[in-house]
Amino acid sequence: MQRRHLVISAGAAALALPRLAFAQGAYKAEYKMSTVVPPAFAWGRGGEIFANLTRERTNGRINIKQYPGASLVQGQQDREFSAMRQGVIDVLCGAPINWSGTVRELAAFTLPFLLPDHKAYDAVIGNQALMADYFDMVRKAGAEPLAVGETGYRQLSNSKRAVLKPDDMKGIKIRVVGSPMYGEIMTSFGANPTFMSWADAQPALASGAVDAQENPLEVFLAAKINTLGQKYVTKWNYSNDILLFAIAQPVWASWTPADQKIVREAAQDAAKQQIALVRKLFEEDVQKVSALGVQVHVPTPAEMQVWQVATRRTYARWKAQTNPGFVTKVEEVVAKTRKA
Ligand code: X2X
Repeated sequence: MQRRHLVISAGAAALALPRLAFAQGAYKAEYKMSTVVPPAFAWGRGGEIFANLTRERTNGRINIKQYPGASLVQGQQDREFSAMRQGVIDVLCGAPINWSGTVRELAAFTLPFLLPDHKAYDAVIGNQALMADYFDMVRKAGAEPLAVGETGYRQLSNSKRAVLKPDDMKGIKIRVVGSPMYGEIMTSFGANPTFMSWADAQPALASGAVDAQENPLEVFLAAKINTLGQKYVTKWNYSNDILLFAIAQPVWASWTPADQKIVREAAQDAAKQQIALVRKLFEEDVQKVSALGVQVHVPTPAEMQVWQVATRRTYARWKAQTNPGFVTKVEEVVAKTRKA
């Protein structure tokens, strides 16, 4: 019934306003959304909430289907953004760190210790001028940005020993993802980083091909990383990426302004719920991970200072290579939260 109604009104529009109908009439039966992880994880759940809200509020006109495991790009999450540009992916709900080979500057938020805590994180994503700049970068890259959630603070885990200082990472084989920046950080501690997708990471941990990984503890728990021999966790909050909700530009342009507004609001609502979920899980994570028999170390302020000093060179190099003007503005917003 719904569909017939749609066909008729599209036909009527085509008669009355052929050009407009051409630009905005061609809705697809399904819009493909890529997420790296499924809805059992807060990030994948954010995507699911967004798809559901959009479907409900457009009465099914915009049907977003979630493809977890980055399956639209055969699990190669670093290809998401270019696949979006090629029309393979319509909707992004992802971490820009995964796209840094395509659009490096979008990963600006992931610089080591740039956003030291949630107070800093909230000040940054709540700063309208800053986010307007960021959204312009996303538009220039080919997508319409809608909202920003949170993938979560990334923490170290390994099978070898408690990691309290950079030296403890010496010789540890660690799986990293997305950006060469993460690799460089690990190398600067004397660890041996290997780049691999999330799909490959779990077998590599299980077989002992790698000793370590870094991910939010929420991900550690949902993926049961403790069952893959990971016995030590360091909760050092070294990097936190946004979760970007965005639509491929040609798809965005094909929707009516009224539908665009609905979709934007649905993404904003989904992002809010997703952030609330991430925060709740963050509060509980040390307790939950410890309960599994994993040794969790929460660094002291003095230890945190040592980690920050150890990553300073990498920070400076990558700031220069991403978008230094933008990163400086982020630093200024964060600095204000330190005084308050
Ligand atoms: O692969 C990862 O480590 C994950 C799920 O955190 C990302 O996609 C960045």
